[in-house]
Parts: sequence; structure tokens; C-alpha cells
Amino acid sequence: SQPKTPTRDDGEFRDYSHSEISRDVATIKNSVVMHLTATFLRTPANIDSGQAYLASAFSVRDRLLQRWNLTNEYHDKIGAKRVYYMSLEFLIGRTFDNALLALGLREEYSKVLGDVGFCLEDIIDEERDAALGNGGLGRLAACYVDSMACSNYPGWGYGLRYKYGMFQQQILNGYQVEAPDCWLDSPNPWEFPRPDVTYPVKFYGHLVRDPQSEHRFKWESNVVYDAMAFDVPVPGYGTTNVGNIRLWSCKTNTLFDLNKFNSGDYQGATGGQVAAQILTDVLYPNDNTSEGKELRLRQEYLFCSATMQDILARFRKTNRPLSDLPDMAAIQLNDTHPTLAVPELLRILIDDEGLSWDEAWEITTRTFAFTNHTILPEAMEKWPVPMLDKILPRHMGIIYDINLFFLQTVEKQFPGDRELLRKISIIEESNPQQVRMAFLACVGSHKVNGVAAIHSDIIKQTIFKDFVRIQGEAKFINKTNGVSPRRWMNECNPDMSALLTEVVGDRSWVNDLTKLNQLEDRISDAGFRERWWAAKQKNKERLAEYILTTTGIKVSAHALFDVQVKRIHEYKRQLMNIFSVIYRYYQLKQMSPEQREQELHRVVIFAGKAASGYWVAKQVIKLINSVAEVINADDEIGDVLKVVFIPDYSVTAAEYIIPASDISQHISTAGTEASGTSNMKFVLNGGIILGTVDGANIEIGEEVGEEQIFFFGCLAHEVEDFRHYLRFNQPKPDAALQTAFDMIQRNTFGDAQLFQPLIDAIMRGGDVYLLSVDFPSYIQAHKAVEEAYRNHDEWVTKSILSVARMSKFSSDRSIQEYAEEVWNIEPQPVLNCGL
Ligand code: B1H
Repeated sequence: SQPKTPTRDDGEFRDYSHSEISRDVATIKNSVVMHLTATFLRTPANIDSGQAYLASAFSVRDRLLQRWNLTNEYHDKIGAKRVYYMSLEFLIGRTFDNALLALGLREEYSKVLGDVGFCLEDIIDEERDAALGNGGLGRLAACYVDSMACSNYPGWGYGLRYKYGMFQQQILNGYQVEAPDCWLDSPNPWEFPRPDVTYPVKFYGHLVRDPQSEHRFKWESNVVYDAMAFDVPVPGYGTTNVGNIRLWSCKTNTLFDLNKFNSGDYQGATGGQVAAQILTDVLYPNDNTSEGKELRLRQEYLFCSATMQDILARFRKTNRPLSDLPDMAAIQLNDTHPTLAVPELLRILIDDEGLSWDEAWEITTRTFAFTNHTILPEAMEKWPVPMLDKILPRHMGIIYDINLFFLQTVEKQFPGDRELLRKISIIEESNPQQVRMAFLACVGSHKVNGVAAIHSDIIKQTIFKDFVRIQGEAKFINKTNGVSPRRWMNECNPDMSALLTEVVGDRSWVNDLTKLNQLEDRISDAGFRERWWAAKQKNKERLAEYILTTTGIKVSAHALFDVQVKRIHEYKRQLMNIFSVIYRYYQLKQMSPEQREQELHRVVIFAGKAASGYWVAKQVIKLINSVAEVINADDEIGDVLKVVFIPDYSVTAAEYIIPASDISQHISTAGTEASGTSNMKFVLNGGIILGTVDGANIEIGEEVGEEQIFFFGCLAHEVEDFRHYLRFNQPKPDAALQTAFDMIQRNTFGDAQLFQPLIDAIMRGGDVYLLSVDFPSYIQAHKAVEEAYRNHDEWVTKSILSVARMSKFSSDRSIQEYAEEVWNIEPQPVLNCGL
């Protein structure tokens, strides 16, 4: 049937959708009860906290969707340019509390739920994380859409709706065991299905040349899947604007096969549907590693094709010529994972829209910009030409053309430099040939950025060195990462937030972190300092509880909390940390009981997941748990040293852990951690960093001052020489590291055979991550931390000064820089709508 549009403007319809649902407790209670009975078929006498959560969440969602409509209607009406943040990962975590705070309705919901005997904190705890990401890269994407919404930038995230997110980690006998993350088993209030927004996406098939044009092809294939949109609202704090993350879910448009069904082939009847769904079934659990699997390539293309079709559909509604696309849309590629969007846009513009190559190329490169997040060789995406050619024949042809034209311009610029052409070619001449996705993303974009100052410098000197020469310095810029103050202070640290609000006079710091500098005025206010420390202490007690329930280990909240929580990866050097713990244990065992009691009490906290196929990382987890077991059971040691591995690290776990840290470790080999973002979260929450001169640690040190950070280890420019030396020479572990090796080899922590490969990687494998080089200065730095912590007053000063000086690391600052220097977009607060 024909869609019907209203023939006249019905004032009542409009007024209703434009005036906010009343915010009083009675209305809220009414809507919660309505959802309870009408959406979930319960009676108020028959509910548990799970249903109370769902009903409350749906009532909050009603408000968000109303604002969501207004925001998009407004941005359409004024013809605003939008930014589209394309990311295969959005590590969102929970939304309920975040939404309550954004809407300013936390008290009200607490009252409504309290009236029927529920405690808001317990209800909040019913929500499962949306864990559609691995680590920093995915969480950054979530912070960025949060900042876009809060700063009123018209922007959407685009991603995939994985049926199974990041796996759940269990620890069995000290080993990581993975269980599927069935996060969609219960209703998800934070997504809105849009069956009307569905696009066909083709795979395989063959090409037919267009007789009218040498550049144009018709791509024919019978394998066509459907990508259907689900919208996830992103509440803006202190604004009416609500952002959006549009996630694609894959289905098939081949219907249930009745012929097969009738002939008894029940599996065959649904086979096509199963083959389609598998595309968005599961998030690849790799952080900083590219697995190179064909299914991943198909995921990436489904994502890129659906997103480009959707962006163009929205653009066409403006009736502007295609050459105006860059004035209406900026597209940011979150690493190389969405790079197929570049040839996909070219394909649509050339084959479907009939533009010339030059017109299409101009539009494409003015629209895209690219963020690089790593230089680890194992993370560099490369796709074998035969694989790409089979799955996406047209795109392979387009990539060849992009490369041809690019190499031709370089040949003109640097005639006869064949070595240069070989180095920068998008096609690597290996066997088989490979498409270098970072080069494709770079050539297809008008700006390329790294994620911290040191990282942006390094990429200009390494992978993009020749591109800087060819395309000019100005294209290669830095955008230092940031974190959302909404989630990473206001939400996760209510006590410290209350103090900030008191100092600033209101809650405006939540959207303007520069106001934190007012904290410096309170630095010698004894009462304030005491309350500051009381807030930290309360967070430590909350974490001690959490540790007890998740691990069964009792820790004292009066010990120094020493935290390393992040993905387990050799370059992040959790191994170096546990070696230092072993050495510490050895030292304590040498002491008399009286001496030991004089020592600073310490709880060493680890958490993090290892990629399922990453054997070394999994052995590191086993070693940590084995060491923990021995030390925690040693009566002579007691509370002087405790070691815990908190299972199943997640955004929600981080919200408990980060506010409770005294010292946190960010100890990657210099030059390997592009930025890091948890380092920012820890310092923002009044913790101090023990770290290497790497990633954003450097800029954090510049902002908070030398006194407020403990640096150690070799510098990035020294790494190559050390590595070279260690390729040809035995490492020389110092006495402390040797002691740790010896203890492991004497079976102190169980069968030494299990851990010998970890020692061998250092002693026989060239010690690629330079543990033997950095260990002495690492132990020294630990000593410096202990001394500083013993001087409590000095420590409190460090804590307050750090927070006061952290404003640079708000993701609001990052997003403003992107908006001004890359996207050319402006804030567009929703106006004049009565809300
Ligand atoms: C980061 C990744 C990453 N860099 C490949 N690269 C992936 C690479 O599934 N894959 O194939 C997934 C993730 N992740 C991190 O990005 C950096 O290591 C951090 O230093 C940085 O802070 C973060 C955000 O920029």
C-alpha cells in the first residue's frame, strides 16, 4: 500500500511531540507502572528487580526518543552538516544511570522505586553492559558520541549490532575460559529497531562492463543480504540534544525456502537465513591484532555498504547535487576497519550515479578522514587480493584504479624512483598480493590523525613517512584522545563529584572540565583535603566489597591500591608487573615479622581479557593467578601483600575499579601504546600514574606536573637500538629479575614448565618488549611510589592537583578539535521547542 503523509499540519499531534513529558514524580510513577503492566504484562504485586529495571528503563527511553526525534527533525530542518563516526566497535557499557543523570531525573526515579521497596543502586545493577568493543578503541568511540551529544554537534555513530559482544571471562583453575556474551537474551530498552531502514548488500558475483563508459560496471550477484538498522539513543547531559548510534543487523532477503521445507529439508529451508545472520553474530575479540578471517572482511563490507547507502539516502532528501556531499557530511574512519567505505562510495557515485572518476574521487576524499590507533605490525589490516577479488570484485577493481592513479601522480613528482613506488603502493607485492588498508585509508582521506602527540609523530616518521613527503605535512595531524567526564567522573565517582560541584558552585564542570582548575584554591584547606581523602577511602571500600564478591579475597581498604587493568598484551607488560610482585614477595620473605609489619601494605589488582587465540597472554593470566594463590595463602605475609585478578573486566567493572586506585600502571614499552585512555580516567579520579614515557602518559605528565607522576624506563627513540642489541646478545637480567625467574623455576607457583615459555621469550626470544632493560628502573619507581605514599599529606596534594589540571583530557576537547579542524561542523543546540 502507498505510504500516507498527513495532508495538513495537526497542531495537537505536533504540540504533543514537542512538549516534554512532565517531570514530576507522579507522572514518572504512572509511566513506570504503565510499562510494567502494558509492555511487560506484570502486576505491581508481582515484580522482581529485573522487571522493575526494565519498566523504569522503558519509561526513561520514552523521554529520550522524544528528544531524539526533536534533535533530528531540527538538524534536518536547518540543513546542518553532520559527522558520521564509523567504528566497528562501540564499548558503551550501561545506559540507565547515564540517562538518568543526563535528564536530571535520578532523584525522581530513586523516589519512585523507593516507594515500592526497591533501591535504585540495585536496579541499576540489573542492566547488562553493551560490550560491542574490545578495549580503548571501542570505548573511545562511545566517549566521542557522548561528547558530540553533550556539545550539541550533529553527529551519529555507525556500527554493527553484534548478537554476542565481548566474551565473558571466567577464571577456572587460574586459566581464562570464554563464555558467550548473550546480552540480547532479555529485552534491550536502549535500542530501537527500524525495519523500514533496511538496505541490500551484495557479495561475490561478477562484473559486466557498461558499453557506454569505460569506467562504469554493472555488478551482478545472487548473494544479497539485508542490513537492518537499530538506533541506540545517546543522552546529552545538560542539553535537549540526543545523539544516535545506528547499528546494523544482518538478515537475508531470501525468504524461508518452502520447497526445501516441503521436501523435508528443514535445515536447508533456513540455511540462507543462517548464513546471513552469522555476519553480525559476534564481535571479533582481538585488540591490537588483525585476524585476517574472511568472515571479518564480510562483516566490514556489510557495515560499510549499509552505512554509505544510509548516509546517501539522507543526503538525497536535501535535493542538493552530489558534489555538495562534503558540505553536508564528514565521515571519520575509526582505524582501518571501515576503510571499504572509500571504494564503496566511489562505486555508488560512478556505477549508480553516473559521475566521472574525477568527480567521484574529489567528493570521496573531501568527505573522509582517517584515525590511526596503532603501529603494532600484527594489528595492520591487510587483505589478500584473491580473497577481496572473490568477495568484492568491483571494489578490487576500484582499489586497483585508486592505486594506479595515485602511483601515477607520485611518478610525476618523483620520476624514476621505483623503490618509492614499491614502498607506498596500496598493493603489497607479496605472494599472494595484499591490500594495505592503512594506505588505502590514507590516500582516500583528506586528513590523517594519530591519537596522542608522540604517536602522531611516530606515524609521520614510520608508516606514513613517504606519504608526508608526497602529500605534505598539513594532512597529518594529532588529535589527543579524551574521556567523557559524564561517565568517568560524574557517574562513577559520586562523592568526588559532589566535592567538585561544591568547589565550582554548580554542576557546570560536567560539561566544562576547565572549571576543575578552581580546585587549586582548596589545596591548603584542611577540611576539604580530609573530605577529599574520605571520598577516595569510600571508593576503596566499595572496591574491596566488589573484590570480595567477585573473587572471595578479603583485602584491606587501608592498603595502597596498585592497579593494572587493561587488555592482556605483551606490549602492555603485565608480565613485568607480576615479576615485580614476585620479587617483592621474595623480599618480604627475607624479613623478620617485625620488619615486615613496618612495610607499606599493598593490594596489587589485575584485570583484563586475553584474545581467545593469544596463547602467551593466556599464560600470563595463569601466572598472575598462580602467584596470587601462593601469596594470598601465605600467613607470614597476611595483609602486607595481596594479589587479586578480578575476572571479566568490563566498562562496569572499570567504573568500580578506577575511582578506587591510589596508583595505576601504564607501563607499555615506549613507543608501543598509541595513547591509552584509562590513564586519563585514573588521574581524573584522583589516582597517580606509574608509567613509561609513552602515549598520553607524556601529555598527562606535562599537564599535571612532574611531581604528580612516576615515570621510568627507556625512551621511544632508544627502543630500536636496544632491540637490535638484544637480537644478537643475551639479555642481562638484574638481580631482582633473576630472583623472580629463580622463584618460578623452583616451582614456587606450581609447575615451572607452564611458565618457562614466558621466561624464554625474554632470555631466548630477543626480549622484544625490553623487560630486562626496564626492570631496574621499574623497581626504583616502585620504591619512589612507596616513599611518596607514606607521606600522606604530600600524596593528597598530588591527588588534588592532578584532578585540578586534567581538563585537557575531556573528550569534549578532542571532539571540539575534530569539529573545527577536520569535520568543519558547528554545534547546533535544539532551539525553541519548549523543552
Ligand atoms: C587500539 C586497536 C585495535 N589501537 C585492531 N588499535 C583491532 C586494533 O579488532 N581489531 O582488529 C581492534 C583494536 N586498539 C587502541 O586505541 C590503542 O592501543 C590505545 O593506545 C588507544 O588509546 C586506543 C584509542 O585510541
